[in-house]
Amino acid sequence: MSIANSFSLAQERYAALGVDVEHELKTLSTIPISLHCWQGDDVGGFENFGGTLGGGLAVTGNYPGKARTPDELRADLDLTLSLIPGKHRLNLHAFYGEFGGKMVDRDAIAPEHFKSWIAWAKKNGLGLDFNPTCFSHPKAADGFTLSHPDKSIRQFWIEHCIRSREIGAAMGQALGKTCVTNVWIPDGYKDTPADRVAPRARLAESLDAVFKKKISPKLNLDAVEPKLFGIGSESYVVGSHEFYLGYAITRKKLLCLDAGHYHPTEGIADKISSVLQYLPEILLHVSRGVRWDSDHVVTLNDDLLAIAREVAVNGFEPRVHIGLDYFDASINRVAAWTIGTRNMLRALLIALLETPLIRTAEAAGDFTTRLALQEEAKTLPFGAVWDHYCESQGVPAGEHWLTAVKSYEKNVLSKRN
Ligand code: RNT
Ligand code: ZN
Repeated sequence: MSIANSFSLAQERYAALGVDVEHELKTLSTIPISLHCWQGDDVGGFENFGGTLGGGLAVTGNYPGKARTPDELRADLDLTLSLIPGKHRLNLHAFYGEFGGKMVDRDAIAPEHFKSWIAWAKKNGLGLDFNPTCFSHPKAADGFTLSHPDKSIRQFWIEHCIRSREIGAAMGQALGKTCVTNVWIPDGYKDTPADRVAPRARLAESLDAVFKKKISPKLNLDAVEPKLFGIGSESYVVGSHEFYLGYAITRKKLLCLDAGHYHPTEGIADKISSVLQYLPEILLHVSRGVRWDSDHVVTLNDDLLAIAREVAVNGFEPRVHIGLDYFDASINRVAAWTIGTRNMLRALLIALLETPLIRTAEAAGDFTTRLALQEEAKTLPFGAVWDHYCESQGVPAGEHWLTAVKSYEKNVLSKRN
């Protein structure tokens, strides 16, 4: 059966449940996903002083073909974006600047180092997001940055973060699309600290210095990203959930909820409606932890659906910035991006198509019907709607995107070493 025929049957089925498929597809087409540049090169970056990945971030796998230059990374992204329906964003880390062979340290980065990225984004109608890179650097080698006991090291990272916000604002200005600049730092202890207070007091003070300058929220929004534990910070993380929740509420910052940053059975979906009672906007790092914060490629699982439901069904799209954060070097990296982003969109679609009758039943106190409809919803024909959506947006439906990735691997990626 053709995609058009399957779609029209699906549309009828949904109409019977009170769902206007075309309307929901229109909504889906307005939700941008921020693709993380770091999936393309295993969180490597393009600095010229040969840092190795630090801060407890670990990428496993050695699949051939990773991007070695900004041009290669952009080419890989061009292909990825051609396989994903809708208009999206790219999330850059500071160490992906283009430094022209010079050694530009983190406290010296400026918008000019990102001009090719900005030009590329403009050409493709994309928005950009940004992150200071507070890891993979000699001054972060002992695991502390903004909360470091040494004032001069703190000052170095403060300067880096100040410059990152300015770069974010320059991106927002150049593209006419607000940039979200997200601060994540690795600071923490492998073993039990004697003093949990002082590092947190120093972090709060450093962050206040970073955010001192007012920047128009039209150009740049600041986010802060908590975490409960990490490799090398198993016993104490300075920027914990409570720390940043309090910070975000009192300083009017976005809180970034990363799906891999909580205890293994603790999802972020249920946090969304809680924190949005107090914060106008938040950022998500959609990820998939497997046993730990392992940053596996996002799959279409219950956790992802739960996140998508919270965003889409509540109409929170304007308040929740959706970014991806995972890095897998054991499979084709373009495929990793494509699979994860298509899954995020597909989860949003399923959530948008979910029958409003479930909520009606709940409101009427009829929990039998709620459960019955929730289970029936699992086999509604959203696949036919997804294929139609892909086709209507000019990208491959079903598994056909894989053909393009395989031929790119053969013709381009396999020639990199
Ligand atoms: C680390 C955080 C952070 C990073 C990226 C590379 O635990 O999730 O967001 O993954 O900044
Ligand atoms: Zn993250």
